[in-house]
Amino acid sequence: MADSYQPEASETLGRDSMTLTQHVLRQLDSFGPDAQDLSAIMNRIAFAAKLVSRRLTRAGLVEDALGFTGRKNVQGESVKKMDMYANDVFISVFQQSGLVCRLVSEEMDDIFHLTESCSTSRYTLLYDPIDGSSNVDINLNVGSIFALRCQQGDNTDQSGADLLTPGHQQLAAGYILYGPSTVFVYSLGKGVHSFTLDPSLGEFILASENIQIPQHGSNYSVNEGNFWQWEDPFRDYIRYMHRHEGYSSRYSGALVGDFHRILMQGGVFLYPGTIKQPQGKLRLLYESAPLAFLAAQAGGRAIVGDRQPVLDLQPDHIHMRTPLIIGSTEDVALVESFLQERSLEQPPIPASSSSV
Ligand code: P6P
Repeated sequence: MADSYQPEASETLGRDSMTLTQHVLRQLDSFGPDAQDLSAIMNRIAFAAKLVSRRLTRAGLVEDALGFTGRKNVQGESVKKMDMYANDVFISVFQQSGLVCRLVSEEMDDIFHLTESCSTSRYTLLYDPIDGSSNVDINLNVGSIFALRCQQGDNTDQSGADLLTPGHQQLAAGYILYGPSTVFVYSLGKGVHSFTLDPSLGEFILASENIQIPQHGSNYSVNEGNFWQWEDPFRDYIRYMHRHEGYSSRYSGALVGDFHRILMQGGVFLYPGTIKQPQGKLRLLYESAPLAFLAAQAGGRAIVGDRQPVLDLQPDHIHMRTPLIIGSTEDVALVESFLQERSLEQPPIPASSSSV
């Protein structure tokens, strides 16, 4: 009998054929129904990403793709047409899929039930469809952020109370960065992995596995325009940055882009509480917690304040905001040291005093 065919071991072919779907199954080391469901969910998120990426790359040419809708979301923020398009894309790719029962989005006040799927799925997808939408009309990078949770208890409970649990309950998290290339980064709790969209194939191809955040990086990323609104420890930290060699300020106005830089090069991103938003601006369930999950998987840290890990925080509602300090262990620790000095020396300054 002729020898059985042995495919030539090609690294390039191996990489190019390692699609996101296959990678998820390899991560789970299973072809069982649960693994197939998670693989299919990731594949649907990737399809949503392709649709959003296509819209963004043609936004300037497509009638009515840019600008504002005239609506405000639950956060009181003006909603851009791209926000709504991307939000609806995520709904449409999961409708009639049987994969996800509930959607939680920055753009929707309440939990959105895909009722046709709730008899077969216990998964909830929480997402920020377009993060950094102020960048959309000026062709700068934006992103989508997502987290996946499994419903606890009776799935006829419409209250969503089971979602108000710490970020450790997340099953998976990730983001898509729409930049010069479209990059999909995810973790199932087994390391952080990135894929790059090959438009000629229409597939996300494996780029990096088991990404680790350097323990230190030179970048610090913060909107210094809020300096007058911060409590002293953050002002003291920024003064330290200004007076010591070896630091660079990088801030894009889109959390996903700023976090991706830190994931790859190290450093720290921070969005402290301000006078106007004492609880911070970023949303816990679909911005801070997913990125904190990734940071932890990549050997980094994410805190909301002095020794308060993001992943330990108990949400009190689905759109809860928190301060965020996230990135390299050494750089987060440096910020924390200013917070600890503060907590040791004196009571917090009343927010009314804004002298610089
Ligand atoms: P500011 C975008 O609206 C966002 O939620 C994050 O992507 C970004 O890091 C932050 O807000 C920017 O906020 O106040 O600096 O414009």
